[in-house]
Amino acid sequence: SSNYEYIIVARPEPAVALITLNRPKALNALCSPLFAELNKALLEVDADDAIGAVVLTGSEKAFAAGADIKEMKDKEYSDVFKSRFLEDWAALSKTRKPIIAAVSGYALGGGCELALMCDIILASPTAKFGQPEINLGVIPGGGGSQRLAHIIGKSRTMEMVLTGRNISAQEAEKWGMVSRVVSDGEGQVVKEAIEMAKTIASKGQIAVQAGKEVVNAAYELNLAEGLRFERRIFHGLFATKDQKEGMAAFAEKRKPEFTHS
Ligand code: CO8
Repeated sequence: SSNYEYIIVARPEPAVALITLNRPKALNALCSPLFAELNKALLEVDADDAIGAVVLTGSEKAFAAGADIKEMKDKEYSDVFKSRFLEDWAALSKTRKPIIAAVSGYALGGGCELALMCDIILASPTAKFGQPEINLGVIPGGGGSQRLAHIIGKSRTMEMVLTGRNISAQEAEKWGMVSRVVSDGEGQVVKEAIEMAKTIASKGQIAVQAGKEVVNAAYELNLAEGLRFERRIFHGLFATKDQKEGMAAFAEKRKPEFTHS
């Protein structure tokens, strides 16, 4: 739809948006203008009723090699504090539509954190995840220490954050960071992510977005609050036409036709 410099927005399926990070010379290092474009594209996707799910990907060599080190290197505390440096990254996690990260190659630092902000991660066998900030004299700043600790536990998170070692796609799968490692082949991870997005987009969209909201709540609320929240959202879905249609279709042994209402 729009003209972007650092990303490409495509529509591989009528109900699926594909956003490709496109700054090949810097291995998709996440400079501020790239993030501004990504946020703008996600706002547009979120507002477009015809789109049910989003795939976010990079290149074969790099999903993203981190925040832009050259842009950061001369900044002072007062600069990063006053400009709320990188705070607008959080916009991505406010997107209501599910985002699937299709990761090939390097997902390092902010690139790993970007993948972790997505809802589902599929990895190519070439994917390498890491938080190498320690080698730069800093620590993760985009949620890496917190999100990883929830997902892979303390010891592995400490190892990643304190040694800076990259982990392989296989390790990421074993540790539960990614849903699965797809089979070999150029473009395979994007292909499978688009298929998954298409499946999600074929469901009732109110239920899909409610499902995303309640799963995310598991990372913010305690169990009692989370269970109550889930049940109330579940109750609320009985006010939708999609619930009537979905359950009637089951009883009548036919396929549901969701109207997202
Ligand atoms: N920032 C800026 N430029 C980069 C970055 C980066 N993160 N990564 C790569 N590039 C550039 C290189 O400088 C190089 O540019 P040039 O051709 O002009 O010299 C080009 O991309 C290609 O890179 P390499 O020649 O290094 O390619 P290699 O295949 O030899 O190596 C690596 C690939 C191993 C990925 C290597 O590029 C590397 O180590 N990159 C840096 C990885 C890193 O440290 N990332 C963490 C950055 S810090 C961070 O992300 C903080 C996050 C805070 C987020 C807060 C969010 C709210």
